[in-house]
Amino acid sequence: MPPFSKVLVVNRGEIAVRAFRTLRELGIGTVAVYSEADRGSLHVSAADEAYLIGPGAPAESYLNEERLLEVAARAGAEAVHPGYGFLAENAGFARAVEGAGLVWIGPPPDAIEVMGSKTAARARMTAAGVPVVPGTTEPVTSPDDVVRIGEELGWPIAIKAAAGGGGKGLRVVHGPEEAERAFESAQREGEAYFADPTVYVERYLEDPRHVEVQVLADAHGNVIHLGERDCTIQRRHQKLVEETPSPAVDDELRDRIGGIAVEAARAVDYRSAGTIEGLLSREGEYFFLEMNTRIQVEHTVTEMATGLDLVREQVLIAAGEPLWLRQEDVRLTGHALECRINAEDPSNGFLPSPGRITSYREPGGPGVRVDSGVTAGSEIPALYDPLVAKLVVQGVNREHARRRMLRALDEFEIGGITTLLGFHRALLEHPCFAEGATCHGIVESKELAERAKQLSHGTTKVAIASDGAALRARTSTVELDGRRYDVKTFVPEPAHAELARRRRDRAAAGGRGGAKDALVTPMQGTVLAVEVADGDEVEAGQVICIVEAMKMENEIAAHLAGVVRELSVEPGQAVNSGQVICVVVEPDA
Ligand code: MV4
Repeated sequence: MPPFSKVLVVNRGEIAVRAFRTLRELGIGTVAVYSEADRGSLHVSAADEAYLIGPGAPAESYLNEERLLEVAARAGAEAVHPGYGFLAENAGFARAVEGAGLVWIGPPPDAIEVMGSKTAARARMTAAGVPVVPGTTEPVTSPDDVVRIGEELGWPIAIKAAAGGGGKGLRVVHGPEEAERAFESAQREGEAYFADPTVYVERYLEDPRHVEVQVLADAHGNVIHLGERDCTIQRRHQKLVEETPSPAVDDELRDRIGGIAVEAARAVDYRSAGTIEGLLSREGEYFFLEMNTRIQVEHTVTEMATGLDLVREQVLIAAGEPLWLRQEDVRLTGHALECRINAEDPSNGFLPSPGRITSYREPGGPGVRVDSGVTAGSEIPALYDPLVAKLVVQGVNREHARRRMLRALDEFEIGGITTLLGFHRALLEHPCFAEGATCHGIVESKELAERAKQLSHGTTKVAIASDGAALRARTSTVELDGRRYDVKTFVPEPAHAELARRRRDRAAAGGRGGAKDALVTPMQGTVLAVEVADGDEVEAGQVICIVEAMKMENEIAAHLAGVVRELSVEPGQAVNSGQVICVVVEPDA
């Protein structure tokens, strides 16, 4: 007998598709929801039934709680799976699901709530004897407080948003003189993201590893851990590569941090799959950071290494079944690696690169798994997160997995949009990654972005001939004397294409015909703060203003040293991509 007759998945994209696969295996009927922008999406056709949720902005459709519960009732679903993101860590929604007589395939709402406040979580963990990064469990309310705590803990310190998580609002403060600006900036980001400006302070650890532990807890008091994932490779707190085991964790350390994670889960009466995120210092100390009370994007590396299906475990736990395996039954085999293939352009500051996928072919072969929600012809909307696919491999050891990943990245073909395929090739070939180092600073480096561009296949569409005219490369296959050759020919670019390209290049160079002294915002958003006044002398790299776009704070810095003139933005103002903020001129011009 299946544990449920029918389950509604209130999410989209790859995680919805992935959840439907497990539900099918369990003999459970599947229900999808979709926004108007997602009518043609893969997750819609992957379910037995699908319901339109809307009208309304596409990004908000999946958050329309009332409408989602209506769909559950109309479809006759018995349980709701939230995937990740959207409503997965919303205690109010979890309660509403249970209040409607449905089963919530997730943790108890009270556990979601406690872990949702970073300060409450730190207090609860401290009480339970779980090590947390030294710092405050009470909110910090003034720059003076920050200075006082900095003197106590020793500099540098980290200011973080209390409602936050995932590093949002994180500001590093190296000394008293930086306290005020960092405090205000962290508050602003907390407010922008979570409508809560509360912040707290921790000791700042230099060059740590992000090591998290997967746990499973049932409704009968059994809690086990499935080893760790190392997610140290991040950019602006977005994870890019995840692996298990961590290059920095041996069997003894795994037992220790696994034990810490189990204690942390017990301290909030956890149930379902969850993740204890922590920092591993260079000295080998492990500190609790936060708990993610949902299935995570990177759960797949743990699945590869353990052979388990974590969504299956979530469903069985929600149905009230006791865990079928004990801690000593968990076996980690070889090494698993995951690369997030995002629609982003590494040579353009990882700016989202939405658009239509014109061609698509996934890699295969031994030890390769692809989780994705797209196919050829799919539109990657600008409104949702940029994850196109997760490429996961397993090998007998880390080096085998690394080479297997490079092979699979080469097989992966995604045409029509810019993705991180080339970036991952460049990163995995880099000695820092091969050595299992933290690669801090390398991930963001210009060197890697340039290498990524060289290694992204099929993007060099235009070559420049010696007379300056643009040429287009066209690859054809020919057979010569019974051997196959790929031959590149170069043909002149048509006039209309050349005009369009020149326009694009001009826009990229600065919007106003490429005027070198104009500072423009590279993204559409809202100005949060302006840090300079007209007539101020600035250094190259000095922050001019902060633009919030898609809930991220972006510092717009002076591109050269000089005096600020024609400053045309103020806090609260909406700006368009390419809009001029000010000009920077030579000091006595
Ligand atoms: C820190 C830290 C140093 N000290 N907290 C938090 C969320 C995660 N996305 C990054 N976070 C960090 N929190 C203290 N007290 C450094 C980071 C950090 C980081 C940690 C591990 C691996 C990569 C990182 C990249 C940026 C920041």
